[in-house]
Amino acid sequence: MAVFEGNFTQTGAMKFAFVIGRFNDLVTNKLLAGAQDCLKRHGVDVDPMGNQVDYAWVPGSFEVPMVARQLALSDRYNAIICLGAVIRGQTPHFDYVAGEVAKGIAATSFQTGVPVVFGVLTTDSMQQALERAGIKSNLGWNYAMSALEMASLMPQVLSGEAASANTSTNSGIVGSHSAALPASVE
Ligand code: INI
Repeated sequence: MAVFEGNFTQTGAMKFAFVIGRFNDLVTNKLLAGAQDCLKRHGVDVDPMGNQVDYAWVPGSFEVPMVARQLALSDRYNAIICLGAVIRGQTPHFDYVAGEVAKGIAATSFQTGVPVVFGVLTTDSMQQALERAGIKSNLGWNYAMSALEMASLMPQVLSGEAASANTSTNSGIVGSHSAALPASVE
């Protein structure tokens, strides 16, 4: 059997798309910068004129899942990174927007099979959001790491072939994917 595990090293052929909410762009621009920094340091060309990363800006978090879904359906990307900032105000708007974007991103991932990273901050205040977007740490970096890991993991899960040599003795109990199983290592 095998251990499927993403790595962060073979990124040269990977393609990513960002979907970014303009609402609270003081925060989302910082998340984007953190995520780009992470991708760049793992060998990804983040230049929009290059051939590895595309960028789609939407009005607010509510619109993120719709565009993420279309991008995922295009089959052009190994992973999609959604960035937004939903900050609680005095109205119930927060709950509607936060709920819908979370559900929409999860549904997009399930329905398309493309990893869609939930990089939407939901906070009580702008201060909290800024703390998570660079003042204390930048969660944009973490979101990009998730994208790299999932982009590396999914082809292994789909093919049944682990990238690493983490194979153990084949139990003999195999399903319809037996042909893809690696030779057992005694
Ligand atoms: N969009 C956000 O991304 N964050 C918010 O905090 C927010 N609030 O609180 O209103 C927000 N609203 C806009 C929403 O995402 C849509 O763009 C808008 O309703 C138009 O559909």
